[in-house]
Amino acid sequence: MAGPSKLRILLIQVAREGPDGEVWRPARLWFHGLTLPYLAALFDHRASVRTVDELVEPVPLDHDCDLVGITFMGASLPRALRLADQFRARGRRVIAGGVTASLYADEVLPHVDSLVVGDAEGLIDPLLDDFEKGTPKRVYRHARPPGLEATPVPRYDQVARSKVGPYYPVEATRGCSFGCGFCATSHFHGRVQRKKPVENVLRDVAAIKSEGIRRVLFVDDNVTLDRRYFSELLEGLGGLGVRWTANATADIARDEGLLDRMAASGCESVSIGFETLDQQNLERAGKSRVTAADYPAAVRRLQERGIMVLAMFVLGLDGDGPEVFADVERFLVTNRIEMALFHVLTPVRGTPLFDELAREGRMLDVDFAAHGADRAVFRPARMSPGELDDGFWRLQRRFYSMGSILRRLVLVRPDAHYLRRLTAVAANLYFGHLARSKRLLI
Ligand code: B12
Repeated sequence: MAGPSKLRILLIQVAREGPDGEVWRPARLWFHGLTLPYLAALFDHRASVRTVDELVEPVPLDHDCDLVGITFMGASLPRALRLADQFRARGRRVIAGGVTASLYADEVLPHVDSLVVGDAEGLIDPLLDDFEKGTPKRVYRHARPPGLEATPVPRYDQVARSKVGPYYPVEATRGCSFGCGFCATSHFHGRVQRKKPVENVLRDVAAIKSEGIRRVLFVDDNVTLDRRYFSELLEGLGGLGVRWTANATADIARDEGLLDRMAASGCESVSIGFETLDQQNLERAGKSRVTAADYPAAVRRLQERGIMVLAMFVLGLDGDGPEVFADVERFLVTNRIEMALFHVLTPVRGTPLFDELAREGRMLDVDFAAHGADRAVFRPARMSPGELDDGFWRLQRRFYSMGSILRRLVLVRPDAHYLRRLTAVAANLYFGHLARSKRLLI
């Protein structure tokens, strides 16, 4: 006899709308997150799941299903709530979850049947039981964040392979103990880092390899934080023959032995949250564990080992005046940094930064869709919001200009890694094209 038919769930990662109300889709989503393939695996034993990342395909509003799950990041929130309304108008039940939905629960709850606040591990069964009984709760949440000892293998087969870049996402740890005042996840996860057993992480990397993919992106806030755990992971990765990239902090470069092991295990680049060149900015933001004066040496040590650097900067911290844009550009060009991502400081609810700026009456009354880190949504201390916006775009254009690309990547003394660095030229040219049309990658 056939068993009861499985619940049909549509899981959607919502994209951000531009000012014209249109969703802009990149030709390829270079980095894609773990949220959808991982949620698919969490729901898998009870439901048949279809996932849709709106950054690569349109949302099928009329898809026949029993339940719609939505997840979204930052400025995608208003669009996500509109989509939730549209699904409910079609008689679908809608649940939401994720970091942004959790932080903005008051705004989200009126638009959904249920909200999962925080981690979903261990909450899927009670949630589906309640939905099947017709008595869903408004909110599902753990009293304390659950352990990550028994996580399922993400459903990598669900990734829209032809539309994403060469890296597949994997997660080893969740949370970060740094507690930087502007960072959402650090506070959201309670400034502790939970870890998956190394063998489970290697199991997930092996699953990626079995899809024929050999490049791995760690989505962790900072996978390098616990050096003993990280070293164990490096040892295992070395045996798998993949190339990988991850977020890191500049202080890893103090340990040259660690850098050697990273390079040997297949690390081809790291995204470093430099944030600012001003030590006082770092201190005020609570990131005093790193020293801005050490940045050039950190970059050099990574590059000597063939590890490329993607530098991340936040613009508009209280110490930043109109000179910040030229200072950052000089640092990046002088140190021949391969790629950079700039963010206009964007206060997120639940962070100390948000509380401080709200208390000081410095938040601007702009639509939440503008909270995309490409526009000032607060009054900076040492320049006007307009100066911050203009400086941000000018820096994008100058960093990705032909002259800068030549100086950083091409007209450099060739070393053993010269050819590999040249591979960054194509991405730089593409970013330059986006910057000139005042567009970001996503
Ligand atoms: C990879 C990533 C990306 C990728 C991929 C996005 C994609 N569409 O695939 C890229 C680089 C493209 C990206 C873009 C952006 N991102 Co992003 N991104 C991440 C990152 C690093 C990892 C996400 C991930 O895979 N996590 C691992 C999974 C397993 O964890 P999770 O998503 O939290 O899911 C768990 C729970 O939250 C829950 N859950 C999540 N969703 C749902 C939904 C349902 C229905 C249920 C039941 C449960 C549930 O279940 C999971 C298991 O417990 C996070 C940081 C982080 N540490 O999470 C930032 C992060 C989510 N991003 C953020 C932001 C702001 C953005 C942007 C808006 C940036 C911008 N320019 O404004 C854009 C928006 C893009 C878009 N509209 O989709 C912020 C959000 C904070 C906020 N402001 O609210 C974060 C937290 C980074 C940060 N520290 O500030 N991002």
